[in-house]
Amino acid sequence: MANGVPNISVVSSDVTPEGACTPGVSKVVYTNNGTGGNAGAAYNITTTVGMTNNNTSPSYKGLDNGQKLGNFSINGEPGVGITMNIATAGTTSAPFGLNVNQFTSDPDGVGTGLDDLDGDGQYDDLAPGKSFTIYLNRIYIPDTVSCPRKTYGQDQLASTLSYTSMCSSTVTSTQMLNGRGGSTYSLLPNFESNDSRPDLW
Ligand SMILES: [Ca+2]
Ligand SMILES: [Ca+2]
Repeated sequence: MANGVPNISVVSSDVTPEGACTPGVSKVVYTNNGTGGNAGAAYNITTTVGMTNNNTSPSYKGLDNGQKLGNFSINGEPGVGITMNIATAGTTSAPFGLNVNQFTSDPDGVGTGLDDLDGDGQYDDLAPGKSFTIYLNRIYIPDTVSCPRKTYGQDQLASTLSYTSMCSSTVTSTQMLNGRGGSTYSLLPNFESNDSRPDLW
């Protein structure tokens, strides 16, 4: 049997700040640091993207009373990249669910980023050494507010990624938390190694 282990890192950051009348742009980069060719690929990827305001016992949500996430896109910023369909809408108590199995053609080029490695017609697989990026807007509620307005709220961007391995076991990362203003914090959902602890770096 082929050997390989997916090892996914999830890193979110802010591309541009959120202005009083201009949405901020943020992104989440998902990278497979695994080994083993297609045996180490992550298949049937789904993600969630939301906000949290507590790194230790987070609530995880798509909007709150002052801010919401939206305009999710891949392979480019909102308005430039490919718009993503929302699988499950974010609420004040749940993040947005985003499934990349919506892509029935390659969204980012052959051999780059997401590919259809298992031949099911869905470009929702990520080989070792590959990465893909989801971009989104952070938008104040209401979407135009009087100035001056604080640049960022208390909420921090967060994301999870789930996949199945070649052996069909499902792995879900723990919630990815990020500080305000683009600091990063990633956790690897590599629970298929003998080490049951998530790797932190
Ligand atoms: Ca591709
Ligand atoms: Ca596929």
